[in-house]
Formats: sequence, structure tokens, C-alpha cells
Amino acid sequence: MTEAMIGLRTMALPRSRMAVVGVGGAGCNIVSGVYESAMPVNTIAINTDEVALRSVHADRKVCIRDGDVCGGVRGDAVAGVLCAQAHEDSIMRSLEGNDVVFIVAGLGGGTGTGAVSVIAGLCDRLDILTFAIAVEPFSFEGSRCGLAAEGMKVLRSVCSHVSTVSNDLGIECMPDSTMDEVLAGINASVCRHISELADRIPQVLEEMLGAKTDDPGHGGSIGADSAFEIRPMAIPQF
Ligand SMILES: Nc1nc2c(ncn2[C@@H]2O[C@H](COP(=O)(O)OP(=O)(O)OP(=O)(O)O)[C@@H](O)[C@H]2O)c(=O)[nH]1
Ligand SMILES: [Mg+2]
Repeated sequence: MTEAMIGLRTMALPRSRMAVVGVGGAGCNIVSGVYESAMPVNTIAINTDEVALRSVHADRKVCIRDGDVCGGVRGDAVAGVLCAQAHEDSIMRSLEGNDVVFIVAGLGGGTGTGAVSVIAGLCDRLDILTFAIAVEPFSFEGSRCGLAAEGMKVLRSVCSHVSTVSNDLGIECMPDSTMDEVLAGINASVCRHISELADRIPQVLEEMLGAKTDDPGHGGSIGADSAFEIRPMAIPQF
């Protein structure tokens, strides 16, 4: 943790200096939910898919489309990385002014899997305290699961606070629901998780400082490498 982050401890940490960044289709769906929930944080939606981005609700939208390619990068995570790198300047501009960022992405597609780690790296360069929330694909999605596992490894190498949410667990928690209801329930759980994490930022920083004293190699326990529960009570009523 840098001196600047330690300095954050003594500040009020207003939510106006926190942002939720959604990356790719799943990330943007979740950031739309955060925006609609009126949580007092900044919301930023980032996608390679310009058309999908139009229907997203967020304070800022950053299209990282690569040239003429329409409809996202269709599962190509290398293209997701390249698109994010090509648009580094606009991504950095959208992030500036925030002290804490929560990046949300579904892993298994090209944009989220590839771009999430690039964006986490940019947050690090801007000295922003960063939490990544990675949605793991359904096990029935086949090869997307392998890609997601690779993406997760890269993400953990650039971000020390990664929470995971399992889409499979969503089905387990909501066995009689339609797929749309399951996704909506999971997304609502992720929104709530972010809100709770935002409330606990001062504690997180305390823990990080404690961990720093004990073991300089680790960033602390709260929010780090944690999987969180999807609680059925988060399921919206239809
Ligand atoms: N919980 C949840 N998971 C989703 C949602 N949409 C997609 N997913 C999951 O996220 C994975 C990645 O999908 P997307 O986010 O649409 O992919 P992308 O990042 O846009 O990548 P490309 O479309 O290939 O550029 C999927 O394989 C699904 O498992 C959503 O709204 N909620
Ligand atoms: Mg997409």
C-alpha cells in the first residue's frame, strides 16, 4: 500500500470519490443496477460493444471498440486486452478523481476477461484502492470456464482484492427461477456486496495497515481473495 493510500485513512472517504466500473456485458449490466439503485457512487461503464453500451445506465460510458469491429470481441480475450490498452487514455480520464474503485466483470467472454486486468493495472498506476469483483461463468458454458480461470489468474496477479461470485451458485440458490431471474438475483447480490464493501472501506484500510505491519507481502484479509455468498433474500420480487 502506498503512502497516498495510507493517507486515505484519515480522510472522510466520501462516496463521491468512489466509483463502480462495469467491464463487458455482465459488468455493464451490474453497473446499470448500481446506477438505478441510486447508490451515491460514480458509475462507469466500459465495453467494446458500442451498441450494448447505449442501453446501459451509468454516469460515464467508455467505448473501447477496436476500429470497425461491431458487437464486442466475441470471446477473444486477447482482443479484450488490446482494446483496453488502445483506449488507456480515455479509461484513465474516466477513473481520475476517485480514491476507491470497484471493478466488476463477468469472466469467460472476451471483453471482461481481457480488459478487467488492464483496467485494474491503470487504477494501480493512478494509486486508486481497487477491488475487483469477478463473476465466474456457469459450468455449462464449456470453454468459457477455462478462459475465465486464465483471466482470474491474471486478475489476481494485478489486484490484491478480488471477490468472486459464482453464477452456478445463483442457480443453486434460485432453482425454480428462469435464467433472467437468476441473473437479476445474482446482479442484485453483487450490487449489495459493493455497497457493503463501500461501507467498510475504513475497516479495510485498517486491516491492510495491520497486515502490512505483520506481513508486508499481503494486502489484508477483508475483501482479499474472498468469495461471497449469494443470499436468497437479495432476490428481487417479480
Ligand atoms: N451474473 C451475471 N453473469 C452474466 C451476465 N451477463 C453475462 N454473464 C456471464 O458473464 C460471462 C461473460 O459474458 P459477457 O460479460 O457478456 O462477455 P463480454 O465481457 O461482454 O465479452 P465479449 O462479448 O466476448 O466481448 C458469461 O459467460 C456469463 O457467464 C449478467 O448480467 N449477470
Ligand atoms: Mg459483450
